[in-house]
Amino acid sequence: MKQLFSSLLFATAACAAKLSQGLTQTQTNGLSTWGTLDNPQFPDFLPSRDGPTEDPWENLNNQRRDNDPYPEVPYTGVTRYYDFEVARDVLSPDGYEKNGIFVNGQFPGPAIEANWGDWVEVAVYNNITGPEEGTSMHWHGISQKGTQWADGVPGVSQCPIAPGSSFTYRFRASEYGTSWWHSHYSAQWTAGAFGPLVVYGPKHIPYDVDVGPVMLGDYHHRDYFEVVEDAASNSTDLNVYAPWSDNNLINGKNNYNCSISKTNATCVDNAGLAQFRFQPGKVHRLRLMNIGSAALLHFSIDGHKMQVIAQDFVPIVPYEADVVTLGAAQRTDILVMGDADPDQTYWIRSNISTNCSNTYTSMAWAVLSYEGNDDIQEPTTDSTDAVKEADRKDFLCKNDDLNKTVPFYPQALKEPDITTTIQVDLYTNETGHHLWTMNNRTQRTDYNNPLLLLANEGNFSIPDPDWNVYDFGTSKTVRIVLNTVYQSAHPMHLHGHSFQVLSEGAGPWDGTIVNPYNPTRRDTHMQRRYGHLVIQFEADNPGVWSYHCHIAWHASMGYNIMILEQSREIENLEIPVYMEQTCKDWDQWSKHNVVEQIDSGI
Ligand SMILES: *[C@@H]1O[C@H](CO)[C@@H](O)[C@H](O)[C@H]1NC(C)=O
Ligand SMILES: *[C@@H]1O[C@H](CO)[C@@H](O)[C@H](O)[C@H]1NC(C)=O
Ligand SMILES: *[C@@H]1O[C@H](CO)[C@@H](O)[C@H](O)[C@H]1NC(C)=O
Ligand SMILES: *[C@@H]1O[C@H](CO)[C@@H](O)[C@H](O)[C@H]1NC(C)=O
Ligand SMILES: *[C@@H]1O[C@H](CO)[C@@H](O)[C@H](O)[C@H]1NC(C)=O
Ligand SMILES: *[C@@H]1O[C@H](CO)[C@@H](O)[C@H](O)[C@H]1NC(C)=O
Ligand SMILES: *[C@@H]1O[C@H](CO)[C@@H](O)[C@H](O)[C@H]1NC(C)=O
Ligand SMILES: *[C@@H]1O[C@H](CO)[C@@H](O)[C@H](O)[C@H]1NC(C)=O
Ligand SMILES: *[C@@H]1O[C@H](CO)[C@@H](O)[C@H](O)[C@H]1NC(C)=O
Ligand SMILES: *[C@@H]1O[C@H](CO)[C@@H](O)[C@H](O)[C@H]1NC(C)=O
Ligand SMILES: [Cu+2]
Repeated sequence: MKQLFSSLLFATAACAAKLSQGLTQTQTNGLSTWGTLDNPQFPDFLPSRDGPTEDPWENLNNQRRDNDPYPEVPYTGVTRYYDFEVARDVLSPDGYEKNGIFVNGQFPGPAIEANWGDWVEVAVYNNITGPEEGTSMHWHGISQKGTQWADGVPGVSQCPIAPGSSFTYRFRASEYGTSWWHSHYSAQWTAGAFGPLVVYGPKHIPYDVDVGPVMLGDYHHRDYFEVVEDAASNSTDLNVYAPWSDNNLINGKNNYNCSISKTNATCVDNAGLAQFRFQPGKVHRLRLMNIGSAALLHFSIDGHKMQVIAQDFVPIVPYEADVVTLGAAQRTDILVMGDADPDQTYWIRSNISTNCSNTYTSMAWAVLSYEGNDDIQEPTTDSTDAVKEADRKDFLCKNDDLNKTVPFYPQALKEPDITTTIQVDLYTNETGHHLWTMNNRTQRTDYNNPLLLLANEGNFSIPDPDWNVYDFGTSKTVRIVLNTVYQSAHPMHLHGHSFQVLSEGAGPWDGTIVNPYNPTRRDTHMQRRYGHLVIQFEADNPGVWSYHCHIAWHASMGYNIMILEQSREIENLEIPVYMEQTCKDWDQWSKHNVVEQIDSGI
């Protein structure tokens, strides 16, 4: 147990040791196989309705190359069904025993897989007891065109799913690539209710092996509700309202130094690390995703070069990278050639940028070995200078330069019909509570009155300015300029769309646009500290879409706006009657139980 830690500290010291694993997989990750070599391989595509053999996109690829880069979402006639049971449980992912909220007893939760164009149907059962609370699930990055009510944001697109009730989400896999799903009820996902969402689609760059999701992110030992209480408190201590995470995990695993904990919880130092396997001479795809609650992090693999091929759901022109930077909720797909010595093992590193977020443990480690090596030793590899340099000098908390990330299928920038500038700040109110303001407003949703359903009934009388609604009328092309003079950086996520990123940088926006003929697109992008972020999107998806910071505690403290998109067309949406039933169930439950909404609600 001590041996593992000392060799982690002196990773370059040449004293190879057997990998140690102090807890069983069931103790650490429940019913999940994430992080083990038993986890199934990921295919190129799922069996179609007519059989498993054909590449569904073979012809499309040719068509794309010739003329039409954005064809219609293909019809497959297939629905992929999933059941999610959300419940409390006790697990020790990093050796420290904690209460969490998990899906199907798995941490991280199960992967949702579909082919591009399939429908996905997920029946979510709220089995949270002791105490009971609401839930709701969001399918990050899915545009939900035609199913705007399935976006899963409480108080925006639906009422929370009441304890003891269920809700079935049905949506089209209209985007393809790498994403994740997570609870959108308060900061509940940070308690464990999340997992990957993989949509198989055409490959714009060939590769051999899909290694699958690599979930990265900061991790808290305390109940998520306690952490939200701190963030929403009127403490004058920045270390309280900007909570410190305890660890950093890779596919739900990392070791933890129990002696730094000040509690008496059951804890072992060497719970065990996640493992990954390469095939010699093959090209591997890794689906990196930051599923953490706050931290920006740097990912690298000792002894291997990475090629970035997609960010969020957007294929990009490949570029080489020693380090990949991911803000909360961002995804990056990389290709890695298996060209290192197959008898050795290698550290996979995910390092939280300690200048951008507070953590007691910044490094997460995982072990890479090659097929054929059946005596897996602990790696003794070191990172390159480029990796060390990235860790050392990252104080802007930004993504890669925009001119590096060029969409593979170009889309030129249009003239906007409307431009809105929003000033973001941290404000301390009269009782000392810390609130994020957007043009002086702090967002708070009303669980019992989701705006989408009100708008559908033609009710546009927003009763509470705290809903923070932006109605861009019938504008087709919308530009939003965010400026902040505060020290925090923010991973900004827009629901219902990918957006173009026109500019991000220091200070307020000066009108400069990077790559106007084909700006970066994605659904989540960093607004650096003391900086600006300018995005633009096509308002072609009538509905109510949240644009918010994906730092759980910032969203809790109100960094969110609700975009009412093409409001008059929302009235024409045929919203299923079960949406109303979900609200009736929630109204009934919330009448007889105290809903402790101590934050914005999302
Ligand atoms: C664990 O933390 C304790 C307390 O901070 C420290 O003294 C010890 O060196 C750490 N152990 C390792 C292996 O890092
Ligand atoms: C979970 O909740 C559903 C009702 O939504 C119920 O049918 C099911 O039995 C519950 N499962 C457990 C394990 O309690
Ligand atoms: C840990 O246990 C000791 C002895 O039982 C007790 O004095 C102390 O208050 C406990 N600490 C915490 C944080 O619970
Ligand atoms: C991780 O990054 C921090 C800076 O955020 C740096 O100080 C530290 O040395 C890095 N850790 C390792 C093991 O490289
Ligand atoms: C943290 O940021 C400061 C500037 O704000 C910089 O001088 C320092 O090098 C940064 N450290 C790290 C580890 O990023
Ligand atoms: C890309 O942008 C960065 C930062 O603005 C700049 O330093 C760099 O020179 C640019 N590179 C190219 C090729 O334009
Ligand atoms: C300050 O904000 C908190 C959190 O929103 C709220 O509960 C409190 O009432 C506010 N204080 C005042 C004086 O408005
Ligand atoms: C903190 O907020 C509580 C109410 O939530 C209030 O009673 C208390 O006076 C506040 N403390 C300060 C220092 O403002
Ligand atoms: C925010 O409020 C302050 C003080 O009331 C005011 O000076 C400022 O103009 C307001 N800003 C915006 C963008 O409304
Ligand atoms: C619109 O909805 C709000 C919130 O439920 C409600 O208070 C108000 O009465 C409604 N207005 C109309 C005209 O139905
Ligand atoms: Cu933020």
